[in-house]
Amino acid sequence: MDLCDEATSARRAATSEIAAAKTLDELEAARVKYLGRKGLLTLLLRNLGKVGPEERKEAGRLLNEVKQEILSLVAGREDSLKQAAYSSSLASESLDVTLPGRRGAIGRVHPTLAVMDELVDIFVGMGFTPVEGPEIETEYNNFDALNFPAGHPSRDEHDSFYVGEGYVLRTHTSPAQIRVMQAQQPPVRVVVPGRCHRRDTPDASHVVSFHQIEGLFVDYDVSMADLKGTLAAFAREFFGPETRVRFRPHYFPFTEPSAELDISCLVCGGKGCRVCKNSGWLEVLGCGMVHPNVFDHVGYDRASLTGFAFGMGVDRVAMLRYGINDMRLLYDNDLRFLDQF
Ligand code: 2NL
Repeated sequence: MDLCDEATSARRAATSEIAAAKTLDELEAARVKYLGRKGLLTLLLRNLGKVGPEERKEAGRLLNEVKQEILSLVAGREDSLKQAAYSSSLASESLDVTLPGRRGAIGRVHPTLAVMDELVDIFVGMGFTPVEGPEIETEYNNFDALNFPAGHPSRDEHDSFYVGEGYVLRTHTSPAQIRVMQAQQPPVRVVVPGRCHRRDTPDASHVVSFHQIEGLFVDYDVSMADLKGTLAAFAREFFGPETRVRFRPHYFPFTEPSAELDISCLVCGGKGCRVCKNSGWLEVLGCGMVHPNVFDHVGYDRASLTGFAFGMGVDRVAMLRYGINDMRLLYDNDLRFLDQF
């Protein structure tokens, strides 16, 4: 075969191999096969020196033409392979900028504190001022000023958290009201929401850190009738206008007389059911007329002043409000539970 035939056949073979290359690597292999240092066309060009002048002229022209053609086919194929790769990356990495953005997870008010806010609002509506106090209290404010006798069982280390000599994690929010009375003269009309701590073994109705809201009203003519009217109005506003109330005699060291307030059962309306243990009533709070010994401790005149006070377990009330049967669920911090409220 003469050089011209070989050039023509190389042109045909190269053309179809370049067109068939599916990747840049395959294309490069084809280029080397024809145009590399030991490539077919390179060898043919080298053979030009071995042929006669007639054939050399003709074959030289043809070989160079084929060489240029292969170069331009390779360049063209490289362009289209790159273009195809770019198009397919555009398709697979496409970004729809019209999609709505992803919202970050936003926190929310815990059910206990949502109830706390509601309770505070109701008493603010009746003229009470919200006040807060420290969770670490003096033993004096937490117990002595509230007429707890020296040997009272709740003062025991087994029932309260003592944090150094004379200090305790408050077991109720009453000591904040002691601070208010020490700091200002009557009339006093405050509500105190806050966290309290008792050394209880957790169960369905007890957690170690719980929440209370207490109220205190002291003036020159506050009566038990004021207490009953205020708390009955509160119960109807918070639990609904159909709610009936009853005051049951009770004992607290810091009030005399003392009572517990029950409301007609929210579930059965008073007929008796599982939730009210067939009694028809639910216990909601403790209350009473401020004990004169408490007035002595804060320097108020026991002869001319009277006052009423009450205290409510907010966790308990939140359980009633939302139909929760185990207090510990509120503080397990399981979002599958908390997201329901
Ligand atoms: C309950 C009972 C009560 C009070 C809290 C109080 C505060 C002062 C003086 C007198 Cl400074 N009393 N607070 C009174 C009666 C009951 O709480 O069972 N709470 C969950």
